[in-house]
Amino acid sequence: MVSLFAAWTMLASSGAFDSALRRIGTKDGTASTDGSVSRSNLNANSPSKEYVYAGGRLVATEEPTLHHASTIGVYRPIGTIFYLRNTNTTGNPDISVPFGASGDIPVVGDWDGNGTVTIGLYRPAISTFYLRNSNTIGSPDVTVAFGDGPGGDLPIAGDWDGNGTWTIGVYRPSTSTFYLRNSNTTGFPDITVAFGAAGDLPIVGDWDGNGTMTIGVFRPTGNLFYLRNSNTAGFPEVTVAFGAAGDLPIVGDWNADGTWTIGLYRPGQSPIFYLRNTNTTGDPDLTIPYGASGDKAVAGDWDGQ
Ligand SMILES: [Ca+2]
Ligand SMILES: [Ca+2]
Ligand SMILES: [Ca+2]
Ligand SMILES: [Ca+2]
Repeated sequence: MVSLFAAWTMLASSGAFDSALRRIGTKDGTASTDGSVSRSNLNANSPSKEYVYAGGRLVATEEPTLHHASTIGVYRPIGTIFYLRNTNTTGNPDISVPFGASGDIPVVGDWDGNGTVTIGLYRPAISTFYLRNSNTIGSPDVTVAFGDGPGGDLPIAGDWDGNGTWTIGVYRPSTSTFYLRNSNTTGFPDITVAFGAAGDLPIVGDWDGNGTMTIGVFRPTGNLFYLRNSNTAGFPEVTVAFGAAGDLPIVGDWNADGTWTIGLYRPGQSPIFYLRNTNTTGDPDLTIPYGASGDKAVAGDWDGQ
């Protein structure tokens, strides 16, 4: 990084704008030869550092914004198998991984902060999370007791503190309260937030794209999503109606722009994902038949690409 900058400075001072741009341009080669490069014509998913110019002068360097699309998957309780897909399209699973035992609830996340979302389970009977750092068969990499499974707590996971690592949490329907922890270790919650009402289902995501994942709920009555941009008590910043009775919520960054948006999983004999790229009312941007009767929907960047 320093050497690239030094190389640029040296070349720039010798007037070699074009060769410098070719050397440090993105892999897409979108740098124009007149010395002007704007952020908008750089690929947001390029691993290259971004260089911002004005009038042929380097005015800023920005760390690349690496966002990867969340893609669909299901957990099949019969056989306890995750079936994950690397694109938001209909097709056979790209990844099939047996994990867990009967009665487990799926919960996925980037437990090690490497950019790839991997499988996990919550075993309510003993209030224990079992997390794995790869989407492969094997023993859990992390086992942690948290919450009150027998009391009905539902597992969630997210990057509450924005440090890149996803950690555990539970939503307690009986009191409509989130309990979030900033490490995947046993201990008291770091954050306790009351949000929602009886019957609501928890959802969590980065609704405003600032790098921190925050709370939300889905209210089956009226098919309403209530989203909040901080893990604090208060009114939802966003309220969106989407879907039809019987739909279940699924959220993710479907278009890889860094902002998480709503989605639905319509169960049945031939389940269908309905995904939307904005947190607004409207028709689905993506409609994807996937899964089988009894499956539970999950979403994540399974392959880190
Ligand atoms: Ca990971
Ligand atoms: Ca974190
Ligand atoms: Ca956020
Ligand atoms: Ca998005």
